[in-house]
Amino acid sequence: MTTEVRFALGAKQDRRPGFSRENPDESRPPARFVPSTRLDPLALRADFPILAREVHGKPLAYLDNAASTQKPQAVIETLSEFYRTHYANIHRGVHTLSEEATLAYEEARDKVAAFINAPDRSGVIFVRNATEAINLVAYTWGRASVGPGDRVVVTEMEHHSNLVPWQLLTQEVGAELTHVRVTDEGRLDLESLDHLLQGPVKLVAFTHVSNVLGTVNPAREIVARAHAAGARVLVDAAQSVPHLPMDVEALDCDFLAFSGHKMCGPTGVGVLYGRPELLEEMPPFLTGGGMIRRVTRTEATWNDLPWKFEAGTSAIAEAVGLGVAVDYLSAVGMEAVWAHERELTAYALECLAEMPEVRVIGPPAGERSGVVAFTVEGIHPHDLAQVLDGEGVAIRAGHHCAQPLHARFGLEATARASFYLYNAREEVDRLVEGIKKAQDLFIRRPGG
Ligand code: 7TS
Repeated sequence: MTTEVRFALGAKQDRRPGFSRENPDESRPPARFVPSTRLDPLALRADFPILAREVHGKPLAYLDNAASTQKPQAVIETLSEFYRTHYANIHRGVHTLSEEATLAYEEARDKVAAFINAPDRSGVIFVRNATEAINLVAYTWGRASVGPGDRVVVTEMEHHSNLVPWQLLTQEVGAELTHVRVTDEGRLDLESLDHLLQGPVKLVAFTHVSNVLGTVNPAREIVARAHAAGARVLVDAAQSVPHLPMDVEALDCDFLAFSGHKMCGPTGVGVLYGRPELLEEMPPFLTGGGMIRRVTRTEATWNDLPWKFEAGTSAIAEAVGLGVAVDYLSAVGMEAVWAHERELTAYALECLAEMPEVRVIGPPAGERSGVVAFTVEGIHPHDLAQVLDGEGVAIRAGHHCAQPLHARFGLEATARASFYLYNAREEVDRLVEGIKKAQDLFIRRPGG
């Protein structure tokens, strides 16, 4: 049975991405596939059915990957195949389907653990998304460990999901919430971190990569400084795990949160990685079925990790789909994904720098991920996004769930293009052309 499930769910994922459909002999990659650190986005696009569609009669240029990414055929097929042939509830039945589903779900956990180099699979907890992972820590570890007069340190560049849970916690227990400053260039001011660490700091919670500025924060350095000050560290990796090689052991953080849907996986499944010894000590988050060991009329004891934190029926098929997404990204190679995004971002920044009305926020290329947020003088970001949509170019406009960060830069909203492995330079050109079109529409140019 085991072999059968592995075969069925592994059939698609074992294909090397980027060339599978054009290559009848799957044992030999075609010439255009370039392994190692380079990838061919045009070849990879063939794996993502949605990228073949048109929007308003134009080919889709999907540049909203920081919000969510598209799904490769292997993930889509896995969901369908799992429901068609292996689906049942997990961890409870002795019947064949339940055993198959349990095996597939737990294999997905192993894949995720390997992907982030987690030293122990028991620290990999499936949750709904990064937001839930952070709330889990705030409600369990936070309520048990942070008290009156203690300090929680976040940064000015947090997504609301890594800010509001800490606002509620500190308000509730009478602790202090402080923010590491962001410089005009969009970097964290590490001097202000050191200053904030000189106090009763219980936790430093920060984003590895900003979803607005694209800044890649020096995470190892921050973790080391926070630990030296006696604090625990939570890394919001929603914008890093999908884009760069992650080694949670080397990073040495206490908690790490990310979402499956931002890394080619399905919605409804995300991950909290935690140090098992901390997770052991923490009270449970949600309670009920699956997370207990023994229940009497009045009391209960908890299941082993990681199931202690997986109450109720999990997003089973989605977790299996996330495992396949991880296989897909691993086959492409995270070094290659990262290098490609940085190259594309450098090109986008170069093009936008030639447009005097465009103001990009965030650090220079080389210090950032594939996220580019900007304003265009005289055009509201929503108007710009609408014109671009008419051209088939999908970007996001607004505050991107980072209002304090926008306020820091004196802005209400920005337009944001964000890239992934399947984006190509031509799509950056179409973004630039779309901005010019919006300028022609909204700004009467001399002689225009
Ligand atoms: N943390 C960061 C840094 C994020 O960018 C996001 C989502 C989250 C947490 C929350 O992720 P979720 O899956 O739980 O919703 N960021 C965005 C964005 O930039 N646009 O839409 C969602």
